[in-house]
Amino acid sequence: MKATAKAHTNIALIKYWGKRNEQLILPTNSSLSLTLDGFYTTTTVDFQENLTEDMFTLNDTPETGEIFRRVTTFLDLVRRLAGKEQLYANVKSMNQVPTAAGLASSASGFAALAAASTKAIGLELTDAELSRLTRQGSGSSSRSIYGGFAQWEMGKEEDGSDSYAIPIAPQEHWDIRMAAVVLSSKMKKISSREGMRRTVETSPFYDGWLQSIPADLDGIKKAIQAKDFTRVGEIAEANCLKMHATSLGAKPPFTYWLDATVRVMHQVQEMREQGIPAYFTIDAGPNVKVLYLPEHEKAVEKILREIPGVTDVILSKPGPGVTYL
Ligand code: 2P0
Repeated sequence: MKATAKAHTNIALIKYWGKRNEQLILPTNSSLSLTLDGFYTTTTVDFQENLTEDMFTLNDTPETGEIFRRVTTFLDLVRRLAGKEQLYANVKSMNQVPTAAGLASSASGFAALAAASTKAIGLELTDAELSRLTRQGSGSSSRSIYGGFAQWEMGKEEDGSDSYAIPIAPQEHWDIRMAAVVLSSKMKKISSREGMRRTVETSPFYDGWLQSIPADLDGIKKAIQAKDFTRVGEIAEANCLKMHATSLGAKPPFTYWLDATVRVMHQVQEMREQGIPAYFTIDAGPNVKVLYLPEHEKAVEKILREIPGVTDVILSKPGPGVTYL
């Protein structure tokens, strides 16, 4: 009972920022992302009758701590769904996500785990069912089931039955590019889980964030269909700034930005003044992702690499959804 699946990471253009149910991982707002070609996880799940517990290796290293606990907790969901509660697995994952790049490997990691484990145990799930399941491992992984652009619908039900991602436009729809700008950082990281929890509970700006989401989602979906790069970039950049603004209002306040983060933001805005259309987005960390079009790739990469504090620039195209190997 063995299967292998590959899933790519995604970067949100309209961010997921806050949970209404921490255990089921139900968000307070819908989000929308671009799946990336360059970064993925390949996972093999082998359920074996003779095992008495799960085993997990990540990049050939056996894991026993918090990562292992999250994997087995997720496999418990899969076992329950299949009615095979006593069946344990040997899980092997390889991450093609540079750990320092600030690209969450939990999105590709859980999407690959969900796909491989359900196939191996004999479940036949639709994409929506797979998305709903993997959401309970890590929220952002719900969007990695699909290639191209995907929207995670927050849903309204308390049991999470209507909280899953749907495809918005496939990988082939539009050759838009994203550069991951890697910065040197020694800052203690506030996890996205802790950051969003503190913000939801204490930030007076949080309601403003929530109120602005429907218009951002509606606008960006129309712009994606129309391939209106300027509009997509404007909405994504502003949405990211609103998300980060909520953290400044939290108690105690915090920011993920470093001095180099702000330098990159200014440089991107400067590029626009020079006639190179480029826009940034930033997740729960200091690194910046820059959206641009293929014809400006050389110029964008050169400018980004010259910014003091930038240690690497990794370029990516839109990526595919989950595949089985
Ligand atoms: C996103 N982030 O939409 C947002 C933007 C961070 C900032 O999804 O707690 O690792 O496992 O559901 O999916 C990071 O969150 O969090 C994230 P959990 P996840 O991409």
